[in-house]
Amino acid sequence: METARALVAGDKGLLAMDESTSSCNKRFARAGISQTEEARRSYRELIVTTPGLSECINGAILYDETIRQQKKDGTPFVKILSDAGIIPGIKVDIGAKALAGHPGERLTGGLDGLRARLQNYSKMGARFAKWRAVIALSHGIPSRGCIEANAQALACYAALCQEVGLVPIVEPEVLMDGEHPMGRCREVTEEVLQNVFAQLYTQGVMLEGIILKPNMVLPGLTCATQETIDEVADTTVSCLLRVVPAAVPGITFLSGGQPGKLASSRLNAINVRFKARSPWALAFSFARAIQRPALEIWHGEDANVSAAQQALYHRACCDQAACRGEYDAAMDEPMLPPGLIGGT
Ligand code: 5MM
Repeated sequence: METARALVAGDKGLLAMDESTSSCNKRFARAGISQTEEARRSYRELIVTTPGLSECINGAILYDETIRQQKKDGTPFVKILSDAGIIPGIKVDIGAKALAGHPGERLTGGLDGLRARLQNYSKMGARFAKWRAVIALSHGIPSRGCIEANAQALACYAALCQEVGLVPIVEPEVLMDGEHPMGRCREVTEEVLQNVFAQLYTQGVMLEGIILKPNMVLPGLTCATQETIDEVADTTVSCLLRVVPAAVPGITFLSGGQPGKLASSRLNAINVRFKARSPWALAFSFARAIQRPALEIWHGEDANVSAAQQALYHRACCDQAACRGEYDAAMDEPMLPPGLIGGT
């Protein structure tokens, strides 16, 4: 309970840096960066050594490869994070695989041997874990079979985490790909969360010791109608209020591929409109929405590390401001040299 509260304290959020090797390589390939273990290590070193990161970030979610890595001088990443006041966490699912008998749907795996892996990660310094279920939305899906199987797996994972004293981050992600309207995302998100909390209850998970990491309720990416930021905020929180018990200390949204500024604006609207009456902290656990500019600036070059770290720190600061309801798009406007302000 103490760790769960610490993860969302002080209007700060979580940094998801738990890309599996294949996801990380895909992002590197797109950015023209070599896909080697050393490149992945260097990039993660850049992230964990970013000056000031702990001003905005309470916890960082690592991947199996990353939790075992060190800075060039031999200092383990876990120690760097802990010394900076950032709680180390670990992704423990092994990814979403095709669900038998359900074309187009996936079930997240990783329960076999999980107790031993969790004990090991705990010894390595992790204090929380993460498991992501992926729910696609399209004609005729998600099915009940997919929702229930993923909810049960999330609950079994969460119970195992609490058994060894790790806080489970429970992440049921309804994907934003598709042309569905926002109302459909709302219906599905509500149904998924209802099932997840029913299963958490059935498995005896202590709700005071979890963090929920859901999607925001959004219109499909290719839907012709794209609601305003305030409409997204209202729909998201009214959906959550119906299904997330007040005992849960914090909700840390995933970004799901939203551009960083838009994710900050929507999180900000959520807090402007609901912070004062929300039973839970409303924070973030973004990967792409925090990391994207930094990765592009870094480009695999040592000479760009400092500029990339500034970009990472900037996005984290914007998201912390959003947790306070104090983010302003002006924070994201490029700085003009003094002589040009007000000029051409
Ligand atoms: C970093 O991405 C995580 C998934 O990685 P793999 O697909 O490689 O296993 C993902 O769970 C992430 O933590 C969350 O989805 C949040 O990331 P976004 O980019 O959606 O904010």
